[in-house]
Amino acid sequence: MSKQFNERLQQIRSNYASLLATKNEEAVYNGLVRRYKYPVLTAAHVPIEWRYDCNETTNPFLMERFGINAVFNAGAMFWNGKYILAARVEGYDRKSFFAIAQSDNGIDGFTFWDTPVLLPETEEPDTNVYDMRLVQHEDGWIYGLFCTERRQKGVPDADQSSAVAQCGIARTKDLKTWTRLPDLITTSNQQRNVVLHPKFVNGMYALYTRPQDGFIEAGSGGGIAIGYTKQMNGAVIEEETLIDKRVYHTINEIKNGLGPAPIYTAHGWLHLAHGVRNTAAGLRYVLYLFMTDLQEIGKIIYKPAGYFMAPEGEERVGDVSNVLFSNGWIEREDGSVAIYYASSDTRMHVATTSIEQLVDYVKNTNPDGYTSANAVGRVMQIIKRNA
Ligand code: M1P
Repeated sequence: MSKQFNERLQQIRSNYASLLATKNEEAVYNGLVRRYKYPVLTAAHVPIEWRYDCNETTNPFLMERFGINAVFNAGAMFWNGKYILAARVEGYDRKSFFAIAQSDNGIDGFTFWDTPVLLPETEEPDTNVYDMRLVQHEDGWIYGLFCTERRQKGVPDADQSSAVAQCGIARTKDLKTWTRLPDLITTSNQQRNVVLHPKFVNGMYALYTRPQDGFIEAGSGGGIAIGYTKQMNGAVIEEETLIDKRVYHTINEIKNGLGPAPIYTAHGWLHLAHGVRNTAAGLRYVLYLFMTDLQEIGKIIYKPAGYFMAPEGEERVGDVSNVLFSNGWIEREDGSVAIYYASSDTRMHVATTSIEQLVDYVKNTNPDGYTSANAVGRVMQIIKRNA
């Protein structure tokens, strides 16, 4: 090995080792969530061996043979004593795939397993897969529900961007060997952000869906819906019922979508979702919370106005700027919660809070009043209480 090649390799390895050894630090706390100083996963966390051919004969300049553009939108679960993230890893080629990273404390030290997830395909290959929700279902399987995107059939050659998104389904017992099941069938043209409820509901699997007319535009797709299927192997939802619709002049007037699977609390099921509105600078994605009834899991009982978390500081900038997106959170035994969220389709962060705080927030924050006058009314209530 030449001196030059060896020095460059050692430098790459040493930078990588210090990145993985970086301890995270608590940063901004607003009484509800605590943000952390460093992202927990970035493109630079992807193993050197996935990106570089480290053989001087075949890669004399030690350049990346497979560039990683971003690591974001990770599903999450606590499994075998580790915090697990099923990250969306996107190459320079714009294709995403899934890769598992684990950490001992959920705050730092996330390290990718040796290889990406080897996800089997259906008879109709996926062009792109992304945004996996990991759910340990009471049937004993760990499910990964994700978006599978394929080129729209029948469009002219001149149209190279029309796509169809649907919900892909895979399941596993060990997060290593995955069985691919047929894609979810619904009546919607487009389906993203589909989330499996962790419990059987009247003997059926319950799924939160997000029907849309177009790949980007919701069209007549009104928001987050719920539907039921008898089985996951050949899952069919015949009827989707809207539970959280898009509303004019709110954070989700353009579209919304559920994030991770809901968390059980004694007060109801806690849900984390994203809402999208349009601005002169493009779409703005923020996170919001709501709670559904314990028995009627599709009935919203609390929904605070506005957002729970919005992009701040460097989170605002990335491949798709002004976006927060979350499809993973982990409840710890002590009642604390680690929320894994991506900023601007570029990197993964963690924020921590507790079930107690989240429940307080959803129950005691006013719902949207839909007008400026009602907003002033809410401020006046607080002022009077403080008087
Ligand atoms: O670019 C922002 C997000 O856009 C899509 O989310 P939604 O389907 O709600 O519009 C997804 O492509 C998501 O991955 C991405 O983060």
